[in-house]
Order: sequence, then structure tokens, then C-alpha cells
Amino acid sequence: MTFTPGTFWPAEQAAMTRALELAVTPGVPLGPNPRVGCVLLDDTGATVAEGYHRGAGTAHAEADALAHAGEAARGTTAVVTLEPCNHTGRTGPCSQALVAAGVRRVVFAQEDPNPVARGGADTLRAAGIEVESGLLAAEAREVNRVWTFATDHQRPFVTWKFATTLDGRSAAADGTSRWVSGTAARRDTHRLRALCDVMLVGTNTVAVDHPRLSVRDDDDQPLALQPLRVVMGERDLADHGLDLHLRTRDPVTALKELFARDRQHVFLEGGPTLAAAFLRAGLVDEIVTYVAPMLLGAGSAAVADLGISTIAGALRPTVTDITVLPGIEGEEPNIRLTMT
Ligand code: AOF
Ligand code: ZN
Repeated sequence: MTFTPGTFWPAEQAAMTRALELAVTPGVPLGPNPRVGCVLLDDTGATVAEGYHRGAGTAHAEADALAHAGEAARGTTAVVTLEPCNHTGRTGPCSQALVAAGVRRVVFAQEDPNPVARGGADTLRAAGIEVESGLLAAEAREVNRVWTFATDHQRPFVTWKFATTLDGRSAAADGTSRWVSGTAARRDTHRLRALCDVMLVGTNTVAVDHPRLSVRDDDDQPLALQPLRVVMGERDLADHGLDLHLRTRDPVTALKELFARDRQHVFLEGGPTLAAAFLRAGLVDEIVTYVAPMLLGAGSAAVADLGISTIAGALRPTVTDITVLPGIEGEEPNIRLTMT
């Protein structure tokens, strides 16, 4: 049978769906590397071997599948969720491993945005291997949404989270801000924090609230793998109790420093000054807001002056989700708005 370039066999489409499932196998630790799956098919479309990546420093998905297949890899089609890498990093280049194993054809979903690793498709083609790309590419990018963003932009993705009363206050006039949102919202926040690798606050928040920023599960137990707890700002802090103090007020500098430390997702929980600095710099990528049915009439807003004086100048994020969080133990419900 002759093959038309740019098209995919039905068995390859099914294998890519399976490879995406493999990519998100539970139990892989959160880390700097993308989640990747790979399926090797013989020329009847039957699966010869499967593989997936288990976190930074372990075999890439392609290498894992090749190891399972052994000699049977010869003549197969490798279906991979990400373009095979072309570099020697923590492990060797998958492009060359695929060539050495005698793979005949490679179908991948997402092109590798990583400037250090990309180029695998060219290496494979130069070795005479048939290469097709783009199959379920949007789905593959979604699996590694944050990694793709951070790699494309060479900086971490920023989620800004705040709680607010009906009248837009995040703290009362005396500065108290605990329990604006209810138990359900606080639990939800811990779940979201656990998906990030940095929690970031400003020096003001540390001086006033002394937050622990520990991430707890639904039973109020601390998680084994905690995000890096970071405070930023030029003010000196004795004994802040967090993991890192970035001595800068500039969001660009802070994000650069965090990216250099292999961090990809910042959960911004700072006060109004820090939030305003990130918004002014255009460095908020996602907003999560909990609205509580409460009125204060005084107190500080979630964000400081943005330099906007007329309604036409308002920032208008796009709402991607609205969820009602039912009240727990007699509390009133809260609303969670997610925006980009
Ligand atoms: C993975 N797993 O299955 C594939 C990856 O940290 P390194 O040196 O192992 O290389 C990571 C880069 O390799 C990653 O950013 C991506 O560009 C490429 N492909 N990475 O962790 C995999 N296929
Ligand atoms: Zn690789």
C-alpha cells in the first residue's frame, strides 16, 4: 500500500490517543520535564510496545518504549506525543536511538518548543525515516499546557489567585484578611497550589501575615512535594521562614530567576502591590478569584493602582470557568472565576 504524506493510518490515530493516556499516567512527580507517551506499532497496526516518561532524569518515552520492544522495534512506527529530542541532556537523544533501533516511521503530535532539544524530526528524515507530525497536536499541547507555555516564553506561567468580598475588598480596614473565603475555597486553593512549583508573595504580605504557604490535602496533612515558597521585594526580612527571598521588585527579574531554577508555574498570592506590578508588566497569564458573599465597605482591594483612569482602559480578562463551591458546615457558598 502506498502512503500519502500528511495523512495518518487509523491505527496511528488510536495509538496517539493511547500515547496521550500513557503520558498522563498517574504517579509521575511534578517536575521540569514534559509528560510524554509513546507506542510502537508493527506494519499490521498492532502494538509492539508502549512507553512513557516518569520524570526528570529518567528515560524519555521513546527510550522507554524501545527498551520494552528490544529487537522487535525494527521496522515499527513510533507514535509519540512530542517530537523526539535531538540533544544529550539528562539522557541521550531519542532521534538517534530511534534510528539505531531501526524504526521505519515516526508520527508525533506536538513539535518540541525547547530550543535545546528540538531538531529531532530533521535528524530522523536525514536518516531516511518517514516523519509525520501534528496528529492530536492540540491535545498534546494541553497535556503539557504549562511546560509548553514556559518553554515557548522562556519564563514561568503565572496564575494570580485572590479572594474578594462582594464590594471588591481582599482585606478589612485593620488589615485582617483571613477567612474572606470559606473552607471549600481554601481547600480548592490548596489543590491549585499543589499543581504549581512556586508560591510567590511580596515582602508586605510576609511582614503582615507571616504566611506558612504550606500545601495541605483535604485531611489537612502537608503534601510530600511542596512548591518552592518564595518572597520577593527589596525590603529586608528577618526570619521570613520561606525557601527563598528574591531581592527585587521587578516581576521580569523575578521570573527570570525562577525559570533559571527550572520553575515553570508561579502561583501568585501576593498583596495588592505585587499583583499590580505583575499586571502592569503584562505578566499575569491566568486569574483565579473566589468571590464571597460578604460586605466590608472599607479595606484594601485585591490590586493597587494600575494607572487606569477611565472605563475604556479597564483590563478585561476572558472567563474560562465559573464554579460554585458549596458552603461546608453551614457556610455560604463561594464562586470561583477562572480567567485568562
Ligand atoms: C522528557 N521526556 O519523554 C521526552 C522529552 O531533561 P532532559 O535532558 O531529559 O530533556 C528534557 C527535554 O527533552 C524536554 O524539555 C523536551 O524538549 C525533550 N523531550 N523530555 O522529559 C520525554 N521526549
Ligand atoms: Zn528524548
